[in-house]
Amino acid sequence: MKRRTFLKNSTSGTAALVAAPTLIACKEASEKPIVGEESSEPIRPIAVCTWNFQNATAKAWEVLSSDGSALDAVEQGVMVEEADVTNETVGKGGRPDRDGNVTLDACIMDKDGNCGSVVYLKNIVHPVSVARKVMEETPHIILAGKGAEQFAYEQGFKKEELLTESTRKQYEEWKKTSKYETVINIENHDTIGMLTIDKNGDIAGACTTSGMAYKVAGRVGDSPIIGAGLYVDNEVGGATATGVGEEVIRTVGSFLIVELMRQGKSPQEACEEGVKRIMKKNEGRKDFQIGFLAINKKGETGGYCVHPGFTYREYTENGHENKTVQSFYQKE
Ligand code: SD4
Repeated sequence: MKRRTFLKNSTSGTAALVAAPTLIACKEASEKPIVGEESSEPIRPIAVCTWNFQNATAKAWEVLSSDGSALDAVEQGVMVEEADVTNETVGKGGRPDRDGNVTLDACIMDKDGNCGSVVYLKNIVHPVSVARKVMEETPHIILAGKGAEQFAYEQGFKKEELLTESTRKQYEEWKKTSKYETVINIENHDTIGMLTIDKNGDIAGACTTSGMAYKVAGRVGDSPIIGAGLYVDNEVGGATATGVGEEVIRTVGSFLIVELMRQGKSPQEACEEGVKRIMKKNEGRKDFQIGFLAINKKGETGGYCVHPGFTYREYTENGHENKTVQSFYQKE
């Protein structure tokens, strides 16, 4: 019953808990943000991810509902997007850097604070799984570039072309008009960050991306940086980021969100505070998007973004739920 109350509060007004994956539960801009402070029973298992990746949360749920661990769920969940060539900012089919190379960034973190990361990885479809191998098979946390790729082959990953016909054509078009400049595109928002809690109440997170389209060769964003694109503390909760990575790194964004929750803020309040800190330093800028997604130990979730259409997807025992969080930042 408590759980129902939470869900009702979370999606009040025009929103509805929906079974059909194509329906979106929208929050009105005027409504109170999603805060589940009333729930006393923890919500678990649960999977949440940035944007509307229903297949990813469904996969994570499949793992969680068969008593799988949060770590397995989060890895297998984001792998769905890495393999999806129609998602042009994650994994295979991701847009290349300005030299035409697809380079991937990803990280993963478990309940014990173990973490692994790969940056500037080429030719491998599932960077998150390589990141997990870094975490489990090496004494290190981050492997980069050629070394990361070599390590992946040693671990049995196959070499694969990541540029698709579609992204190659787009790249050729971009070269004609680009003046070789990186696109800071506010619509470039398909990075997946996912947070899961399993039936034991343990939390894990993962984040994976091809980064900013047509970035300078060698550029690495926030997504594979522990504390920036992702952070998990099993005592408190987890957070992940989407948007312009440089701004998230500057504020150590995901770590900040988790620390704010530790101090007593709800996931929603923490995400809002994180975005506001970034915006304070970027007054007047309209050309970028920053979003945070967070979950606390009780399974309460929140999200906030400098983008009116920010969505995150949640999967609980009741099935799919989409939340379009129109808590768009406005200067106070
Ligand atoms: C990056 N944060 O590389 C990523 C991009 C992103 O939604 O999240 N896009 O900066």
